[in-house]
Amino acid sequence: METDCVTVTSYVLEQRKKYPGATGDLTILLNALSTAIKACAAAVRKAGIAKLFGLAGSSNSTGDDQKKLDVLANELFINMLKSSYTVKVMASEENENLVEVEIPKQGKYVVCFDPLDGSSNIDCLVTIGSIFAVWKKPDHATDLMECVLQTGEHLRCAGYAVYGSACMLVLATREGVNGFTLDPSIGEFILTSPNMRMPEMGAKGSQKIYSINEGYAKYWDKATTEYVHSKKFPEGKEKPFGNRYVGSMVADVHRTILYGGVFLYPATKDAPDGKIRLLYESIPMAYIVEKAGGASSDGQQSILKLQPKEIHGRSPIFLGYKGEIEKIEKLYQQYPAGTWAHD
Ligand code: AHM
Ligand code: MG
Repeated sequence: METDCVTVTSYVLEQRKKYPGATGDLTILLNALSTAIKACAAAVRKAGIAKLFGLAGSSNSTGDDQKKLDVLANELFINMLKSSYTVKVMASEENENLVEVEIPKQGKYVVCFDPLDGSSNIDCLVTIGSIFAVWKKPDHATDLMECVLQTGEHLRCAGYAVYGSACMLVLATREGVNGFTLDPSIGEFILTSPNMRMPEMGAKGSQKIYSINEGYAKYWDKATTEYVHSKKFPEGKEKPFGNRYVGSMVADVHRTILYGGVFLYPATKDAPDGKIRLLYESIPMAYIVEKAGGASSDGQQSILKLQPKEIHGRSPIFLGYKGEIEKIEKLYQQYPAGTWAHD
């Protein structure tokens, strides 16, 4: 057994030393998040046995049916964060309104999260995940909404947990991106992927993969249609890209970071802002990809520059190899957003 390993807690404590004035609150907050994630991982593993599959009989902020696991994961995130005494206000995919922490327990951080992403994959045992983003309450903020509606440029850290064949916590901070695998025998996240970087396209071990729900091609805009066509039918002797699509953003983006490629959830004719929620899905995932050396865009600019206007607002999203994201942005200059490919 390894006796000298770095856990997520010891990693965060180590980072804190670089900031002598730090209060340690972010360390406590991340500890609370890692506890919530461990509890989610345990619930995901025993969901079939504990009768946690299926619908909870309710719907969430955007009208989606809630699964029992969605509800449980949401309660775990909210309760663990409340009892950390480090958070002022939270926004969750599962709550229509902001969740303010009781005044005596309030701290200075703002946390936005999707407690269980990829809900449609829960019951068939396909990889799902949790996503979180952490901001500090702005000094001048006078109301809760102002605390929450911040751009990705002001993020303190962001991360996701993948509940796959193993459970991994990927944490992005100013320092970079690190991956911690849950060792179920001791209940700790152990640093297994230090300094995660997306491979450069064409570098040894990198893959050419595009990841999009092809079934919606009829509703795509012209820029997305042209881009995907160019991946399938490249010019000259170049080989086409392969296609992978799990349908859980965490799994698709995790693969994109590890193997390389591009993840796309564009605008569609029936959903002109796309499907992915800006505050607690697009922004944290874009931050992680950019910190790992990749790029993000909504077709025009980095996702991190977008100003969220409401808690559950959406945006089209493109993530992955820098050069590919540049190609997508060029196509949007040629075919502006809202130029649909089919009538
Ligand atoms: P959810 O938050 O309800 O789980 O939905 C978000 C998920 C993402 O994980 C994934 O990328 C996308 O929905 C898949 O959507 P689609 O089935 O339209 O391809
Ligand atoms: Mg989601």
